[in-house]
Amino acid sequence: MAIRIISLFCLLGVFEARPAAPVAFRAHVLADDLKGGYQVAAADLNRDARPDLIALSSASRELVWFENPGWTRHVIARDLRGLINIAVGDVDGDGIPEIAVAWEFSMRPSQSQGRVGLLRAPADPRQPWSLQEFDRLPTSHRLRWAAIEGKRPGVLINAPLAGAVAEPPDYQAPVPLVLYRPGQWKRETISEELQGVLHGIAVTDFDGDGREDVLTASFRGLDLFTHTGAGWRRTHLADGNPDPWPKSGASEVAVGRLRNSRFLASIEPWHGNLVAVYLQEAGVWKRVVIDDSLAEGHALETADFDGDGRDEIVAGFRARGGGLYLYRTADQRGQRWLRQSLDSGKMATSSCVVADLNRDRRLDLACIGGSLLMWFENVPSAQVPSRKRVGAQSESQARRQASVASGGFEQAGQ
Ligand SMILES: [Ca+2]
Ligand SMILES: [Ca+2]
Ligand SMILES: [Ca+2]
Ligand SMILES: [Ca+2]
Repeated sequence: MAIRIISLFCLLGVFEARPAAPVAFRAHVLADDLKGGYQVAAADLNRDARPDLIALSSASRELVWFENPGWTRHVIARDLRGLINIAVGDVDGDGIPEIAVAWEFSMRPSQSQGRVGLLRAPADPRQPWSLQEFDRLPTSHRLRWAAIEGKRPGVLINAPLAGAVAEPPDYQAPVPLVLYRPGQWKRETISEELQGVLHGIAVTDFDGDGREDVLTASFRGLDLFTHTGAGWRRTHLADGNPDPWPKSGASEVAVGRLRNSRFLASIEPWHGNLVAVYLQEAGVWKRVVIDDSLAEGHALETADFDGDGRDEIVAGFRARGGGLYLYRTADQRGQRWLRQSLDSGKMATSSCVVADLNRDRRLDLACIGGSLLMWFENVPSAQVPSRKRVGAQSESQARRQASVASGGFEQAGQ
């Protein structure tokens, strides 16, 4: 009997081990002249069924989009100072997305007007769009659409970075979380329960009732906001990094799925060095730190790039030259993860978005940071990745091309 049990465990061990086939990406540079590349979003802006990329750069006054597949650059709006965030959604249902935008951002609430508005496309979306401003809320920082009643795009969530009276470095003040209903564009408060810096939000149908919920990453950790008939209900999910304020809590949050379970992923603390995964055990979200090597972690996404029914994690960081990592589960439960560098050319990664950009049914990745906008083409792993350049290639790009990662795996640190 003892022998039979041992054999069974060996067998389980074999099934649990995953083949060491990295996800292979071919890197393409779409722009290398951005100023403070901060956020990239994907949406089909010209109704040709190809997802286009919208690039927001915090040190530029222009919001631009890149038209798939030739990646020609078009200006959406000019003269927007302190651009910080966009959210793309088809508000009027005509098949052309509108873009909510936040600008006049500053890390100091007393110096941030936090203007929020909606950009509408003209008949030809390659021409400049019109802007309707509808709110000013200091440090408006994260915009996302949320179908809180099931219908898209739903309401616009605005998460300011900090309260209007907060002062760095502690930002000790309540920070509001608000929403706007399209058409009315009147600010409604979801909650003022969070404190300190509220850096990241994620919108997802967390409780599976067909209506989207809002997850927040702040100095208080990870929280869930659910819209109910009686208003908004906050559920505290996890404390995040245990260090004292202002190194407490979390900076980014994402939800991923394994075959029979799900996990939370976070970057901790604010602009932090940690990638943490939370796995639900007996109703509690148990924290597993899977990497401690980031420098100013800022980008976080989850997606099933290799189609095995389990989400991978993408995390990017901005400091020390930057970097971009992909993590795959090494076991069924998400306790152990393997790390793969996607860009050894050191992209100062600020944000990424997942979309099938070349429509081959394999999810691709686009990332922005510093001067760069890049997309990473998910290719069958038998193909050797190389970096393709759209347009002229600078000397620095050529050097970077020589050092681009081909996708070797390493064990993620603790
Ligand atoms: Ca398109
Ligand atoms: Ca529209
Ligand atoms: Ca997968
Ligand atoms: Ca693809």
